[in-house]
Amino acid sequence: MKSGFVAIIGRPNAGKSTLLNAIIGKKISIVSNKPQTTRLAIQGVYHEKNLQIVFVDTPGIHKPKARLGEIMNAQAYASLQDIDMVLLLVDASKAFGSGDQFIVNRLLHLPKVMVVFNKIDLTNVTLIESLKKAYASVLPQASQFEISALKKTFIEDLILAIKPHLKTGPAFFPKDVLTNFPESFQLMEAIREQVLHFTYEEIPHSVAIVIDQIKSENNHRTLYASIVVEKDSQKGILIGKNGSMLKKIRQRVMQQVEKNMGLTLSLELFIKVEPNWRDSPNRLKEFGLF
Ligand SMILES: Nc1nc2c(ncn2[C@@H]2O[C@H](COP(=O)(O)OP(=O)(O)O)[C@@H](O)[C@H]2O)c(=O)[nH]1
Ligand SMILES: [Mg+2]
Repeated sequence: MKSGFVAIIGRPNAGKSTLLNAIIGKKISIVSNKPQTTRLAIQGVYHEKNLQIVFVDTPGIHKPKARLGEIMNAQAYASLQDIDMVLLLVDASKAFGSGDQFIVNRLLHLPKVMVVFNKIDLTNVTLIESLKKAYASVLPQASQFEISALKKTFIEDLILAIKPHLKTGPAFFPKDVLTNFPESFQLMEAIREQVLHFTYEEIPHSVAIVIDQIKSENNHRTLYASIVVEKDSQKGILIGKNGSMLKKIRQRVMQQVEKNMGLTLSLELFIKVEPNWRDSPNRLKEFGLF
């Protein structure tokens, strides 16, 4: 049996969570077009006969603005320890810049790095060729690969390319386990994903979800959850005219949870204002962000 840990590292929005979900074949990590969606290192377990790969989806590495941002970067770097391989996911529709160099500098001393150019459905050959050259010169030890995580192009080939880098080892998780996070975390993230889906600018970064109460009955969950924001104005936006926004969020969460987790929900959502929670160690701890 071969097994190992593979970290997926890259800038915000490169498509790391989309790739994890494509590999595992199930929605494990939430995805949005807003940067810094993923806050904690989320593991997805890929199973095959005589092969187990634990993929670690990391928060995008970025210049932190609040304590939460620092925690997110620390999570990303911590996931680089004790791993067998790093996939550096690069948005191949964007030219190489200083933000890319910032990450490259942290990977220079790691033995097994693969640069994975993502979004090939969105980019052109000229841009990919210039990116390949740029990465060959800054990370000469790294191999290179091209995929589209969204269209699931070359995902199986990517697994094949990773295999030779893994050692003989034990299975880390039982066969039916696909992620390290419990169901309550996935429900929390499902709510946050829909808040991100419907909001803009500072709201996505200002939101935390708290599960106040949860009751399980077969495939049904009764869920009371709070959406925590930092300002009254944000609360107003999330409620919407006559509660229309909150209603939309609630409906889509129920729909998505049924689709992705096979659970029906009775869902009550509340909105709370907590100024500056992103800089409060106590609140971060309370919200499960350490
Ligand atoms: N066109 C295209 N879009 C992608 C691809 N992979 C991810 N995206 C989009 O890029 C955005 C960021 O994706 P996400 O997985 O959240 O990025 P992360 O921040 O690196 O985890 C989302 O809107 C995705 O749908 C891809 O291969 N092609
Ligand atoms: Mg992500």
